[in-house]
Amino acid sequence: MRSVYIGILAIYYYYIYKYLTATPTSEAPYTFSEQVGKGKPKLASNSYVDFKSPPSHEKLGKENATIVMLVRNRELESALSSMRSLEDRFNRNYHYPWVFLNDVPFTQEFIDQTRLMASGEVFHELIPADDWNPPPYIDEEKLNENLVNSSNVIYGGSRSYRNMCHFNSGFFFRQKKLMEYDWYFRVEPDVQYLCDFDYDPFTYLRETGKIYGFVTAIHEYENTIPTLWPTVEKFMSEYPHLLHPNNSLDYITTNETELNYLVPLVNSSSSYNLCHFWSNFEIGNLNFWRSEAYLTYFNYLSKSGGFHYERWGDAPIHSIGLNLLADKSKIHHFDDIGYYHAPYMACPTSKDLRTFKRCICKAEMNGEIITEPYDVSIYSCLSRWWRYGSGKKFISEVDYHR
Ligand SMILES: Nc1nc2c(ncn2[C@@H]2O[C@H](COP(=O)(O)OP(=O)(O)O)[C@@H](O)[C@H]2O)c(=O)[nH]1
Ligand SMILES: *[C@@H]1O[C@H](CO)[C@@H](O)[C@H](O)[C@H]1NC(C)=O
Ligand SMILES: *[C@@H]1O[C@H](CO)[C@@H](O)[C@H](O)[C@H]1NC(C)=O
Ligand SMILES: *[C@@H]1O[C@H](CO)[C@@H](O)[C@H](O)[C@H]1NC(C)=O
Ligand SMILES: *[C@@H]1O[C@H](CO)[C@@H](O)[C@H](O)[C@H]1NC(C)=O
Ligand SMILES: *[C@@H]1O[C@H](CO)[C@@H](O)[C@H](O)[C@H]1NC(C)=O
Ligand SMILES: [Mg+2]
Repeated sequence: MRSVYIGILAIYYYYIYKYLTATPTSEAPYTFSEQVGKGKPKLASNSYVDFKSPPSHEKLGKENATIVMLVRNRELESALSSMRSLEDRFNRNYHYPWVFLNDVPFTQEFIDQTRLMASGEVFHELIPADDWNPPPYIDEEKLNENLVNSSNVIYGGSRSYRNMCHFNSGFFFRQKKLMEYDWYFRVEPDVQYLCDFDYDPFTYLRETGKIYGFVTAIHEYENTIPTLWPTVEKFMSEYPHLLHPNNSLDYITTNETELNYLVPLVNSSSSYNLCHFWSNFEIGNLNFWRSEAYLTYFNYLSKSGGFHYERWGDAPIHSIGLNLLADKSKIHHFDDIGYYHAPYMACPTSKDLRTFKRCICKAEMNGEIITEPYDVSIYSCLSRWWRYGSGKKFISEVDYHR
Protein backbone atom coordinates (compact mmCIF):
# COMPACT_ATOMS: atom_id res chain seq x y z
CA MET A 1 0.00 0.00 0.00
CA ARG A 2 2.76 2.39 1.03
CA SER A 3 4.69 1.84 -2.19
CA VAL A 4 1.57 2.75 -4.18
CA TYR A 5 1.37 6.09 -2.36
CA ILE A 6 5.04 6.72 -2.96
CA GLY A 7 4.56 5.83 -6.60
CA ILE A 8 1.63 8.24 -7.00
CA LEU A 9 3.55 10.92 -5.13
CA ALA A 10 6.57 10.38 -7.37
CA ILE A 11 4.45 10.72 -10.52
CA TYR A 12 2.80 13.81 -9.05
CA TYR A 13 6.13 15.47 -8.28
CA TYR A 14 7.48 14.42 -11.64
CA TYR A 15 4.71 16.31 -13.41
CA ILE A 16 5.08 19.34 -11.17
CA TYR A 17 8.81 19.27 -11.90
CA LYS A 18 8.14 18.96 -15.64
CA TYR A 19 5.65 21.82 -15.51
CA LEU A 20 7.95 24.10 -13.55
CA THR A 21 10.91 23.43 -15.80
CA ALA A 22 8.86 23.83 -18.96
CA THR A 23 9.36 27.57 -19.11
CA PRO A 24 9.92 28.43 -22.76
CA THR A 25 13.54 29.41 -22.88
CA SER A 26 14.30 27.24 -25.89
CA GLU A 27 13.51 28.19 -29.49
CA ALA A 28 11.43 25.07 -30.14
CA PRO A 29 7.79 25.99 -30.64
CA TYR A 30 5.34 23.89 -28.69
CA THR A 31 1.60 23.75 -28.67
CA PHE A 32 -1.29 23.74 -26.28
CA SER A 33 -1.57 19.94 -26.07
CA GLU A 34 2.07 19.59 -25.12
CA GLN A 35 1.51 21.64 -21.99
CA VAL A 36 -2.10 21.19 -21.05
CA GLY A 37 -4.56 18.34 -21.38
CA LYS A 38 -4.72 14.60 -20.75
CA GLY A 39 -2.00 13.44 -18.38
CA LYS A 40 -0.83 17.00 -17.70
CA PRO A 41 -1.23 18.82 -14.40
CA LYS A 42 -4.30 21.00 -14.06
CA LEU A 43 -3.35 24.66 -14.14
CA ALA A 44 -4.36 26.77 -11.19
CA SER A 45 -6.64 29.67 -12.12
CA ASN A 46 -3.87 32.13 -11.39
CA SER A 47 -1.33 30.43 -13.62
CA TYR A 48 -0.87 30.56 -17.34
CA VAL A 49 1.32 28.97 -19.95
CA ASP A 50 3.58 30.85 -22.31
CA PHE A 51 2.89 29.34 -25.71
CA LYS A 52 4.95 29.80 -28.80
CA SER A 53 3.23 30.30 -32.14
CA PRO A 54 2.84 27.03 -33.98
CA PRO A 55 4.60 27.08 -37.37
CA SER A 56 1.30 27.15 -39.25
CA HIS A 57 0.96 30.89 -38.51
CA GLU A 58 2.64 31.54 -41.84
CA LYS A 59 0.97 34.21 -43.97
CA LEU A 60 -1.31 32.97 -46.74
CA GLY A 61 -2.70 36.29 -48.03
CA LYS A 62 -0.52 37.79 -50.74
CA GLU A 63 -0.70 41.47 -49.81
CA ASN A 64 1.92 43.50 -47.96
CA ALA A 65 -0.55 44.08 -45.17
CA THR A 66 -1.18 43.83 -41.46
CA ILE A 67 -4.02 44.12 -39.02
CA VAL A 68 -3.34 46.71 -36.32
CA MET A 69 -4.86 47.35 -32.92
CA LEU A 70 -3.98 50.08 -30.43
CA VAL A 71 -5.10 48.68 -27.12
CA ARG A 72 -4.64 48.70 -23.35
CA ASN A 73 -3.70 45.65 -21.27
CA ARG A 74 -6.96 45.81 -19.37
CA GLU A 75 -8.87 45.48 -22.65
CA LEU A 76 -7.57 41.94 -23.26
CA GLU A 77 -10.99 40.25 -23.26
CA SER A 78 -12.37 42.90 -25.61
CA ALA A 79 -9.36 42.57 -27.89
CA LEU A 80 -9.78 38.79 -28.03
CA SER A 81 -13.44 39.21 -28.84
CA SER A 82 -12.64 41.46 -31.83
CA MET A 83 -9.90 39.09 -32.94
CA ARG A 84 -12.17 36.06 -32.77
CA SER A 85 -14.71 37.88 -34.91
CA LEU A 86 -12.27 39.07 -37.58
CA GLU A 87 -10.42 35.76 -37.67
CA ASP A 88 -13.64 33.80 -38.17
CA ARG A 89 -15.04 36.14 -40.80
CA PHE A 90 -11.84 36.95 -42.67
CA ASN A 91 -8.35 36.30 -41.49
CA ARG A 92 -8.43 32.55 -40.87
CA ASN A 93 -8.19 32.19 -44.65
CA TYR A 94 -5.32 34.68 -44.99
CA HIS A 95 -3.23 34.58 -41.78
CA TYR A 96 -2.28 38.25 -42.01
CA PRO A 97 -0.17 39.32 -39.03
CA TRP A 98 -1.51 41.31 -36.12
CA VAL A 99 0.38 44.30 -34.75
CA PHE A 100 -0.61 45.43 -31.28
CA LEU A 101 0.43 48.90 -30.13
CA ASN A 102 0.52 50.17 -26.58
CA ASP A 103 1.93 53.17 -24.71
CA VAL A 104 2.99 50.84 -21.87
CA PRO A 105 4.53 47.35 -22.20
CA PHE A 106 2.08 44.53 -22.89
CA THR A 107 1.72 41.97 -20.13
CA GLN A 108 2.88 38.43 -20.75
CA GLU A 109 -0.70 37.27 -20.49
CA PHE A 110 -1.83 39.73 -23.16
CA ILE A 111 0.92 38.51 -25.45
CA ASP A 112 0.14 34.82 -24.86
CA GLN A 113 -3.61 35.11 -25.25
CA THR A 114 -3.55 37.22 -28.42
CA ARG A 115 -0.99 34.86 -29.92
CA LEU A 116 -3.35 31.95 -29.33
CA MET A 117 -6.28 33.79 -30.94
CA ALA A 118 -4.40 34.86 -34.07
CA SER A 119 -4.07 32.75 -37.19
CA GLY A 120 -1.08 34.83 -38.29
CA GLU A 121 2.05 36.12 -36.62
CA VAL A 122 1.64 38.57 -33.76
CA PHE A 123 3.81 41.54 -32.82
CA HIS A 124 3.51 43.54 -29.62
CA GLU A 125 5.01 46.98 -29.92
CA LEU A 126 5.76 49.64 -27.34
CA ILE A 127 5.03 53.16 -28.59
CA PRO A 128 7.97 55.55 -28.00
CA ALA A 129 7.02 58.14 -25.37
CA ASP A 130 7.68 61.00 -27.79
CA ASP A 131 5.07 59.63 -30.19
CA TRP A 132 2.48 59.39 -27.45
CA ASN A 133 2.91 62.34 -25.11
CA PRO A 134 2.11 65.95 -25.97
CA PRO A 135 4.87 67.47 -28.13
CA PRO A 136 7.20 70.12 -26.62
CA TYR A 137 5.24 73.00 -28.18
CA ILE A 138 2.19 72.10 -26.07
CA ASP A 139 1.71 74.20 -22.94
CA GLU A 140 1.03 71.78 -20.07
CA GLU A 141 -0.82 74.36 -18.05
CA LYS A 142 -3.15 75.25 -20.88
CA LEU A 143 -3.79 71.56 -21.51
CA ASN A 144 -4.60 70.90 -17.86
CA GLU A 145 -6.92 73.91 -17.71
CA ASN A 146 -8.84 72.67 -20.69
CA LEU A 147 -9.06 69.14 -19.26
CA VAL A 148 -10.76 70.35 -16.10
CA ASN A 149 -12.94 72.70 -18.13
CA SER A 150 -14.28 70.10 -20.54
CA SER A 151 -16.72 67.98 -18.57
CA ASN A 152 -19.44 68.74 -21.12
CA VAL A 153 -17.28 67.36 -23.93
CA ILE A 154 -17.30 63.61 -24.66
CA TYR A 155 -14.02 62.19 -23.22
CA GLY A 156 -13.18 65.86 -22.55
CA GLY A 157 -11.57 65.25 -19.17
CA SER A 158 -9.25 62.47 -20.28
CA ARG A 159 -5.63 63.28 -20.99
CA SER A 160 -4.91 59.79 -22.37
CA TYR A 161 -7.78 60.10 -24.86
CA ARG A 162 -6.16 63.24 -26.29
CA ASN A 163 -2.80 61.46 -26.52
CA MET A 164 -4.54 58.57 -28.26
CA CYS A 165 -6.25 60.81 -30.84
CA HIS A 166 -3.00 62.69 -31.53
CA PHE A 167 -1.14 59.39 -31.89
CA ASN A 168 -3.74 57.87 -34.22
CA SER A 169 -3.78 61.02 -36.31
CA GLY A 170 -0.07 61.37 -36.80
CA PHE A 171 2.00 58.48 -35.52
CA PHE A 172 0.51 55.00 -35.83
CA PHE A 173 1.57 54.63 -39.47
CA ARG A 174 5.22 55.43 -38.76
CA GLN A 175 5.73 53.05 -35.87
CA LYS A 176 8.76 50.90 -36.60
CA LYS A 177 6.80 47.70 -37.19
CA LEU A 178 4.23 49.37 -39.44
CA MET A 179 7.01 50.76 -41.64
CA GLU A 180 7.32 47.17 -42.90
CA TYR A 181 3.88 47.24 -44.53
CA ASP A 182 1.96 49.08 -47.22
CA TRP A 183 -1.57 48.22 -46.07
CA TYR A 184 -3.36 48.12 -42.73
CA PHE A 185 -6.69 47.10 -41.30
CA ARG A 186 -7.53 48.97 -38.10
CA VAL A 187 -9.33 47.04 -35.41
CA GLU A 188 -10.56 48.15 -31.98
CA PRO A 189 -11.50 46.15 -28.90
CA ASP A 190 -15.13 44.98 -28.67
CA VAL A 191 -16.07 45.29 -32.31
CA GLN A 192 -17.83 42.68 -34.43
CA TYR A 193 -17.65 41.76 -38.09
CA LEU A 194 -21.12 40.69 -39.11
CA CYS A 195 -20.58 39.15 -42.57
CA ASP A 196 -18.07 36.83 -44.20
CA PHE A 197 -15.50 38.78 -46.17
CA ASP A 198 -15.19 36.23 -48.93
CA TYR A 199 -12.51 38.24 -50.71
CA ASP A 200 -9.35 40.03 -49.64
CA PRO A 201 -10.15 43.74 -49.13
CA PHE A 202 -6.44 44.64 -49.39
CA THR A 203 -6.31 43.05 -52.84
CA TYR A 204 -9.50 44.85 -53.81
CA LEU A 205 -8.07 48.26 -52.85
CA ARG A 206 -4.74 47.58 -54.54
CA GLU A 207 -6.26 46.29 -57.78
CA THR A 208 -8.70 49.19 -58.03
CA GLY A 209 -5.98 51.74 -57.22
CA LYS A 210 -7.72 52.94 -54.03
CA ILE A 211 -6.07 54.07 -50.83
CA TYR A 212 -8.80 54.03 -48.19
CA GLY A 213 -11.95 52.14 -47.32
CA PHE A 214 -14.62 53.00 -44.74
CA VAL A 215 -17.96 51.56 -43.65
CA THR A 216 -19.66 54.32 -41.65
CA ALA A 217 -19.89 58.08 -42.20
CA ILE A 218 -21.23 60.15 -39.32
CA HIS A 219 -21.22 63.65 -37.81
CA GLU A 220 -18.64 64.76 -35.27
CA TYR A 221 -19.59 66.27 -31.91
CA GLU A 222 -19.25 69.95 -32.59
CA ASN A 223 -17.91 70.96 -29.18
CA THR A 224 -14.86 68.71 -29.59
CA ILE A 225 -13.54 70.80 -32.50
CA PRO A 226 -14.34 74.54 -32.04
CA THR A 227 -11.29 75.75 -33.98
CA LEU A 228 -10.62 72.75 -36.25
CA TRP A 229 -12.28 74.15 -39.34
CA PRO A 230 -10.78 77.66 -39.11
CA THR A 231 -7.39 75.95 -38.73
CA VAL A 232 -8.03 73.75 -41.78
CA GLU A 233 -9.05 76.84 -43.76
CA LYS A 234 -5.79 78.53 -42.82
CA PHE A 235 -3.89 75.41 -43.85
CA MET A 236 -5.68 75.39 -47.21
CA SER A 237 -4.83 79.01 -47.91
CA GLU A 238 -1.17 78.50 -46.97
CA TYR A 239 -0.73 75.23 -48.86
CA PRO A 240 -3.14 75.42 -51.81
CA HIS A 241 -0.80 73.30 -53.95
CA LEU A 242 -1.30 70.32 -51.61
CA LEU A 243 -5.03 70.11 -52.32
CA HIS A 244 -5.81 67.33 -54.77
CA PRO A 245 -7.47 68.61 -57.97
CA ASN A 246 -10.14 65.89 -57.62
CA ASN A 247 -10.65 66.37 -53.87
CA SER A 248 -13.90 65.86 -51.94
CA LEU A 249 -14.12 69.20 -50.18
CA ASP A 250 -17.71 69.56 -51.39
CA TYR A 251 -18.69 66.49 -49.39
CA ILE A 252 -17.65 68.06 -46.09
CA THR A 253 -18.94 71.56 -46.81
CA THR A 254 -22.27 70.94 -48.51
CA ASN A 255 -25.10 72.21 -46.34
CA GLU A 256 -28.05 70.89 -48.33
CA THR A 257 -30.80 70.43 -45.83
CA GLU A 258 -32.62 67.71 -47.72
CA LEU A 259 -29.68 65.49 -46.74
CA ASN A 260 -29.24 64.82 -43.01
CA TYR A 261 -31.78 67.43 -42.04
CA LEU A 262 -31.95 66.12 -38.49
CA VAL A 263 -28.44 67.30 -37.68
CA PRO A 264 -28.63 71.05 -37.24
CA LEU A 265 -25.27 72.74 -37.22
CA VAL A 266 -24.98 74.76 -34.05
CA ASN A 267 -22.15 76.93 -35.30
CA SER A 268 -23.47 78.35 -38.54
CA SER A 269 -20.32 80.42 -39.03
CA SER A 270 -18.34 77.26 -39.85
CA SER A 271 -18.81 75.73 -43.27
CA TYR A 272 -17.66 72.27 -42.09
CA ASN A 273 -20.72 70.03 -41.96
CA LEU A 274 -19.08 67.70 -39.39
CA CYS A 275 -19.15 64.66 -41.69
CA HIS A 276 -16.34 62.16 -41.30
CA PHE A 277 -15.55 58.50 -41.83
CA TRP A 278 -15.73 56.60 -38.55
CA SER A 279 -12.08 55.69 -38.03
CA ASN A 280 -12.42 52.76 -35.67
CA PHE A 281 -12.84 50.80 -38.92
CA GLU A 282 -10.28 51.55 -41.59
CA ILE A 283 -8.65 49.56 -44.35
CA GLY A 284 -6.09 51.67 -46.10
CA ASN A 285 -2.71 52.39 -47.54
CA LEU A 286 -0.13 53.49 -44.96
CA ASN A 287 1.82 55.42 -47.58
CA PHE A 288 -0.96 57.99 -47.84
CA TRP A 289 -0.49 58.89 -44.16
CA ARG A 290 3.27 58.85 -44.63
CA SER A 291 3.08 61.22 -47.62
CA GLU A 292 4.56 64.69 -47.42
CA ALA A 293 1.14 66.23 -48.03
CA TYR A 294 -0.53 64.45 -45.11
CA LEU A 295 2.42 64.98 -42.75
CA THR A 296 2.46 68.70 -43.58
CA TYR A 297 -1.26 68.85 -42.82
CA PHE A 298 -0.90 66.85 -39.59
CA ASN A 299 2.05 68.92 -38.31
CA TYR A 300 0.17 72.11 -39.06
CA LEU A 301 -2.84 70.93 -37.04
CA SER A 302 -0.71 69.54 -34.23
CA LYS A 303 1.18 72.83 -33.84
CA SER A 304 -2.09 74.73 -33.66
CA GLY A 305 -2.70 72.89 -30.36
CA GLY A 306 -6.26 71.73 -31.00
CA PHE A 307 -5.52 68.09 -30.17
CA HIS A 308 -4.58 69.18 -26.67
CA TYR A 309 -6.39 72.45 -25.97
CA GLU A 310 -9.58 71.06 -27.48
CA ARG A 311 -10.43 67.39 -27.97
CA TRP A 312 -9.97 66.79 -31.67
CA GLY A 313 -10.69 63.19 -32.62
CA ASP A 314 -8.58 61.22 -35.07
CA ALA A 315 -11.65 60.47 -37.20
CA PRO A 316 -12.27 64.03 -38.47
CA ILE A 317 -8.50 64.55 -38.81
CA HIS A 318 -8.10 61.45 -40.99
CA SER A 319 -11.22 62.22 -42.97
CA ILE A 320 -10.52 65.88 -43.67
CA GLY A 321 -6.98 64.89 -44.65
CA LEU A 322 -8.39 62.41 -47.16
CA ASN A 323 -11.04 64.80 -48.42
CA LEU A 324 -8.47 67.55 -49.03
CA LEU A 325 -5.38 65.68 -50.17
CA ALA A 326 -6.63 62.57 -51.96
CA ASP A 327 -8.43 61.88 -55.21
CA LYS A 328 -12.01 61.18 -54.16
CA SER A 329 -12.21 58.25 -56.54
CA LYS A 330 -9.58 56.51 -54.38
CA ILE A 331 -11.83 56.45 -51.32
CA HIS A 332 -14.05 53.39 -51.11
CA HIS A 333 -17.25 52.76 -49.23
CA PHE A 334 -17.27 49.05 -48.32
CA ASP A 335 -21.04 48.65 -48.45
CA ASP A 336 -20.74 44.87 -48.33
CA ILE A 337 -18.99 44.67 -44.95
CA GLY A 338 -21.01 44.14 -41.79
CA TYR A 339 -19.52 45.86 -38.76
CA TYR A 340 -20.50 46.90 -35.27
CA HIS A 341 -18.79 49.31 -32.89
CA ALA A 342 -21.11 50.61 -30.21
CA PRO A 343 -23.44 52.31 -30.77
CA TYR A 344 -23.62 52.01 -34.57
CA MET A 345 -23.90 49.10 -36.95
CA ALA A 346 -23.08 48.93 -40.64
CA CYS A 347 -24.56 46.08 -42.66
CA PRO A 348 -25.50 45.49 -46.28
CA THR A 349 -29.17 46.12 -46.94
CA SER A 350 -29.38 43.80 -49.92
CA LYS A 351 -30.92 40.46 -49.05
CA ASP A 352 -28.83 38.80 -51.74
CA LEU A 353 -25.63 40.07 -50.16
CA ARG A 354 -26.71 39.25 -46.63
CA THR A 355 -27.47 35.69 -47.62
CA PHE A 356 -24.37 35.20 -49.70
CA LYS A 357 -22.08 36.58 -47.02
CA ARG A 358 -23.86 34.89 -44.10
CA CYS A 359 -24.50 38.22 -42.38
CA ILE A 360 -26.09 38.55 -38.98
CA CYS A 361 -27.12 42.20 -38.97
CA LYS A 362 -27.83 42.39 -35.31
CA ALA A 363 -25.97 43.76 -32.32
CA GLU A 364 -26.77 44.37 -28.70
CA MET A 365 -25.93 47.34 -26.54
CA ASN A 366 -26.96 47.53 -22.88
CA GLY A 367 -29.80 45.11 -23.55
CA GLU A 368 -31.03 47.06 -26.56
CA ILE A 369 -31.11 45.15 -29.86
CA ILE A 370 -29.86 47.05 -32.89
CA THR A 371 -30.92 45.80 -36.32
CA GLU A 372 -31.07 49.01 -38.34
CA PRO A 373 -27.84 49.84 -40.19
CA TYR A 374 -26.77 53.37 -39.33
CA ASP A 375 -25.97 54.33 -42.88
CA VAL A 376 -29.55 54.17 -44.07
CA SER A 377 -30.68 56.41 -41.21
CA ILE A 378 -31.23 60.11 -41.79
CA TYR A 379 -28.37 60.98 -39.44
CA SER A 380 -25.80 59.35 -41.68
CA CYS A 381 -23.44 61.30 -43.92
CA LEU A 382 -23.51 58.57 -46.55
CA SER A 383 -26.06 60.30 -48.76
CA ARG A 384 -23.72 63.28 -48.93
CA TRP A 385 -20.87 60.95 -49.86
CA TRP A 386 -22.96 59.44 -52.65
CA ARG A 387 -23.76 62.86 -54.05
CA TYR A 388 -20.43 64.67 -53.53
CA GLY A 389 -17.89 61.89 -53.05
CA SER A 390 -17.20 58.98 -55.34
CA GLY A 391 -20.85 58.27 -56.09
CA LYS A 392 -23.14 55.34 -55.37
CA LYS A 393 -22.62 51.94 -56.94
CA PHE A 394 -25.59 49.68 -57.44
CA ILE A 395 -25.44 46.04 -56.64
CA SER A 396 -25.69 45.00 -60.27
CA GLU A 397 -22.60 47.11 -61.06
CA VAL A 398 -20.29 45.38 -58.61
CA ASP A 399 -19.00 41.84 -58.50
CA TYR A 400 -19.28 41.03 -54.82
CA HIS A 401 -18.70 37.34 -55.49
CA ARG A 402 -15.00 37.74 -56.16
N1 LIG B 1 -2.63 51.72 -25.39
C1 LIG B 1 -3.65 52.56 -25.25
N2 LIG B 1 -4.70 52.47 -26.07
C2 LIG B 1 -5.74 53.32 -25.90
C3 LIG B 1 -5.75 54.31 -24.88
N3 LIG B 1 -6.91 54.99 -24.96
C4 LIG B 1 -7.61 54.45 -25.99
N4 LIG B 1 -6.91 53.43 -26.56
C5 LIG B 1 -7.30 52.64 -27.73
O1 LIG B 1 -7.71 53.56 -28.71
C6 LIG B 1 -8.85 53.09 -29.39
C7 LIG B 1 -10.02 54.06 -29.18
O2 LIG B 1 -10.37 54.08 -27.82
P1 LIG B 1 -11.86 53.77 -27.35
O3 LIG B 1 -11.83 53.73 -25.87
O4 LIG B 1 -12.38 52.57 -28.08
O5 LIG B 1 -12.60 55.09 -27.83
P2 LIG B 1 -13.96 55.28 -28.65
O6 LIG B 1 -14.02 54.20 -29.70
O7 LIG B 1 -13.82 56.63 -29.24
O8 LIG B 1 -15.05 55.18 -27.66
C8 LIG B 1 -9.11 51.69 -28.87
O9 LIG B 1 -8.43 50.78 -29.71
C9 LIG B 1 -8.49 51.72 -27.49
O10 LIG B 1 -8.07 50.44 -27.09
C10 LIG B 1 -4.59 54.39 -24.01
O11 LIG B 1 -4.50 55.22 -23.12
N5 LIG B 1 -3.59 53.49 -24.25
C1 LIG C 1 -13.74 77.05 -20.18
O1 LIG C 1 -14.98 76.90 -20.90
C2 LIG C 1 -15.67 78.11 -21.11
C3 LIG C 1 -17.02 77.80 -21.74
O2 LIG C 1 -17.04 76.59 -22.44
C4 LIG C 1 -14.83 79.03 -21.99
O3 LIG C 1 -15.48 80.26 -22.21
C5 LIG C 1 -13.48 79.26 -21.32
O4 LIG C 1 -12.65 80.02 -22.17
C6 LIG C 1 -12.80 77.94 -21.01
N1 LIG C 1 -11.56 78.14 -20.28
C7 LIG C 1 -10.45 77.47 -20.58
C8 LIG C 1 -9.27 77.74 -19.73
O5 LIG C 1 -10.37 76.67 -21.50
C1 LIG D 1 6.12 46.16 -47.91
O1 LIG D 1 5.96 47.56 -47.74
C2 LIG D 1 7.04 48.20 -47.09
C3 LIG D 1 6.63 49.66 -46.87
O2 LIG D 1 6.29 50.30 -48.05
C4 LIG D 1 8.30 48.05 -47.94
O3 LIG D 1 9.38 48.65 -47.28
C5 LIG D 1 8.58 46.57 -48.13
O4 LIG D 1 9.68 46.40 -48.99
C6 LIG D 1 7.37 45.87 -48.73
N1 LIG D 1 7.61 44.44 -48.75
C7 LIG D 1 7.36 43.70 -49.83
C8 LIG D 1 7.63 42.25 -49.68
O5 LIG D 1 6.98 44.18 -50.88
C1 LIG E 1 -17.56 78.59 -34.82
O1 LIG E 1 -16.90 78.69 -36.07
C2 LIG E 1 -16.04 79.80 -36.17
C3 LIG E 1 -15.56 79.93 -37.61
O2 LIG E 1 -15.36 78.69 -38.22
C4 LIG E 1 -14.89 79.61 -35.15
O3 LIG E 1 -14.00 80.68 -35.20
C5 LIG E 1 -15.46 79.47 -33.75
O4 LIG E 1 -14.43 79.15 -32.84
C6 LIG E 1 -16.54 78.39 -33.69
N1 LIG E 1 -17.17 78.41 -32.38
C7 LIG E 1 -17.54 77.33 -31.70
C8 LIG E 1 -18.17 77.56 -30.37
O5 LIG E 1 -17.40 76.21 -32.14
C1 LIG F 1 -25.71 76.93 -47.53
O1 LIG F 1 -24.55 77.61 -48.02
C2 LIG F 1 -24.84 78.61 -48.99
C3 LIG F 1 -23.50 79.10 -49.54
O2 LIG F 1 -22.58 79.33 -48.51
C4 LIG F 1 -25.67 79.70 -48.31
O3 LIG F 1 -25.99 80.71 -49.26
C5 LIG F 1 -26.97 79.08 -47.78
O4 LIG F 1 -27.70 80.05 -47.04
C6 LIG F 1 -26.64 77.89 -46.86
N1 LIG F 1 -27.90 77.24 -46.49
C7 LIG F 1 -28.16 76.83 -45.26
C8 LIG F 1 -29.48 76.14 -45.08
O5 LIG F 1 -27.42 77.00 -44.32
C1 LIG G 1 -12.87 62.51 -59.82
O1 LIG G 1 -13.59 61.59 -59.02
C2 LIG G 1 -14.84 61.18 -59.56
C3 LIG G 1 -15.57 60.37 -58.51
O2 LIG G 1 -14.91 59.17 -58.24
C4 LIG G 1 -14.58 60.43 -60.85
O3 LIG G 1 -15.83 60.05 -61.41
C5 LIG G 1 -13.83 61.31 -61.82
O4 LIG G 1 -13.48 60.59 -62.96
C6 LIG G 1 -12.58 61.88 -61.17
N1 LIG G 1 -12.00 62.89 -62.04
C7 LIG G 1 -10.75 62.81 -62.48
C8 LIG G 1 -10.32 63.93 -63.35
O5 LIG G 1 -10.02 61.88 -62.19
MG1 LIG H 1 -13.74 52.17 -29.58
